[in-house]
Amino acid sequence: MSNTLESPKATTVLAMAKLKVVLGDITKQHVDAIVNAANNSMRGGGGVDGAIHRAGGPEILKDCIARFPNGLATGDAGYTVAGKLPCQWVIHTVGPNYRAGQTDRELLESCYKRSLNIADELAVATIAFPLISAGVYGWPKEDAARCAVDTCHDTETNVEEILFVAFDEKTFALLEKLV
Ligand code: AR6
Repeated sequence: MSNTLESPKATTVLAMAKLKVVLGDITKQHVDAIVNAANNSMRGGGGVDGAIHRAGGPEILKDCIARFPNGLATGDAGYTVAGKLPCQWVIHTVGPNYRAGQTDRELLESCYKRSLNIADELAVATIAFPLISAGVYGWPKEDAARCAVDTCHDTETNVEEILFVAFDEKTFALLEKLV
């Protein structure tokens, strides 16, 4: 018998998260998960990737090797433990390398969507993103910021709060304008 007062989708209903901008270091954020701008090898690197592995310690790399023996495709995301970081999980995503000619914006959008999918699998309520591809990979900053904000705004998720972490004042002002 159907009960019209009870929504059969009650436990799977996805909504829109609240978006916020903060200035600082993503490794210091007290959220459930932080997102790493990784590369296909998933074995660490420079930029935010280096900062996360340094601050979290060797447990993160150990888990990367165990979970991603063959690395990760561009635009995809996956998670590991967070070692000594104050968060519970690190969600790693591989942004397109604009500098190397990977200019397909759908790949960058996919990084945010896939990261939020993984966050939902982990029942994460709060998450912090860096500006994926906007550093070493050279994606133009203004468009990288717009892509981050628009994609997170448009993606249905059970995540309640999304922080965009700006590493400098200029990026902070740019993100504030968009959020
Ligand atoms: N907290 C927040 N944001 C940061 C931090 C930090 N601690 N450090 C850097 N950023 P990037 P990508 C900002 O270069 O462009 C690595 O070697 C930075 O200012 O970290 O996706 C990987 O292994 C910029 O706005 O990532 C890959 O090989 C943003 O984070 C490659 O770089 C992203 O810069 C990935 O390049």
